[in-house]
Amino acid sequence: LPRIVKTLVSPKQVAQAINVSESSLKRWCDQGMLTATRTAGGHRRLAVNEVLHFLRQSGQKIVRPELLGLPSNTGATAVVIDRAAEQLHAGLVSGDEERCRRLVVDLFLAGHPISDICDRVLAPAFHDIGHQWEQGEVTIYRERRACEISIKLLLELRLAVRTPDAAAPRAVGGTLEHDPYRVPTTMIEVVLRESGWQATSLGTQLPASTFAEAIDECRPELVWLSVSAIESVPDFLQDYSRLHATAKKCNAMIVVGGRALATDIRQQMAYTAYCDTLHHLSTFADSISDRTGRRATRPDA
Ligand code: B12
Repeated sequence: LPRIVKTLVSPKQVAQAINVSESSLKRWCDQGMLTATRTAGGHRRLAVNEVLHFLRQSGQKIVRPELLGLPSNTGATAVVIDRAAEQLHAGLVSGDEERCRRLVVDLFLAGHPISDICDRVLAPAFHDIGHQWEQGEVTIYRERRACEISIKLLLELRLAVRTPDAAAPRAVGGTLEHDPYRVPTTMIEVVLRESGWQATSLGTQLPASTFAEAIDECRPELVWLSVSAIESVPDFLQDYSRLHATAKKCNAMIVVGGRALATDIRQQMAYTAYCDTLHHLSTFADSISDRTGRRATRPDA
């Protein structure tokens, strides 16, 4: 299990982790700044993802991160987002998972939206890895290992954001056949969950028929399609039109994006929105949940 699980911690553990008194912490719980549950014996317990949400909002410094299951040294040095891509790239290429984890967790706790961490840190690191692979400077196993590390980090962020409300709008998505790229669709799931959506990535290389089945059965408000590789443009367009028809029938919006969606291909497609970045996607998702009234509770709400 990833270390930032939704485990429960006591007010005392949180107080020690951020170096405040236990009574301040209990007061914040009573004021509703922190959501606590009670044990059968009446003691307060806090979910780690709720605590992290509070820390991101309040900017409280963490002095003993290990008490919350975070990497030791979390918050020890300020991470500058514009320099983080380079640092993450080094960690990914050398397979230093702990270094990568510390960087990403630090950016998250510093309040950077996950969409920015993906667009401005993870994606550029991968673009560099791709470039270096092309030049023969990075071996294939290093590239694959970097993908594995990133997926683990994204799943950890997924657990670190607040659990979406059962009434929140739903989204499903993934990639079509011949598109094995797992990182972008995993990112989208996490970014939408941070925006309060009940988002589920169906994974990669889905035959259009089963992607359509998922839309039909899950009845999402939003469908995403990430396109990083297209083997045959006519086959892709045919698969896509099937998805689009199902989404339309089910009254779902369809958002497309990804590096392989060249302008001439996009011009042959019908969609609700095309986004270049996950930042665009989260802005779009927020405007939808505002409009439908099926309010997704944004972390900063
Ligand atoms: C990892 C990787 C692979 C892995 C992927 C493993 C996995 N499980 O995911 C595997 C091994 C499959 C692979 C295979 C190949 N790869 Co490759 N791969 C990469 C690499 C290094 C990283 C891809 C990645 O995950 N990037 C991170 C994501 C997050 O970045 P992104 O795609 O730009 O996504 C961002 C936006 O586009 C946007 N976005 C993406 N999707 C969506 C969707 C929506 C709805 C929205 C809103 C936004 C959005 O948000 C993201 C965040 O900002 C890229 C380099 C690169 N430039 O990315 C090469 C790269 C894509 N691969 C390349 C090549 C050549 C190949 C192979 C042909 C190699 C080979 N000879 O076998 C095969 C082809 C496989 C296929 N069927 O197409 C080339 C493609 C060149 C070209 N002209 O198309 C690249 C660019 C490397 C290079 N510089 O040469 N690859």
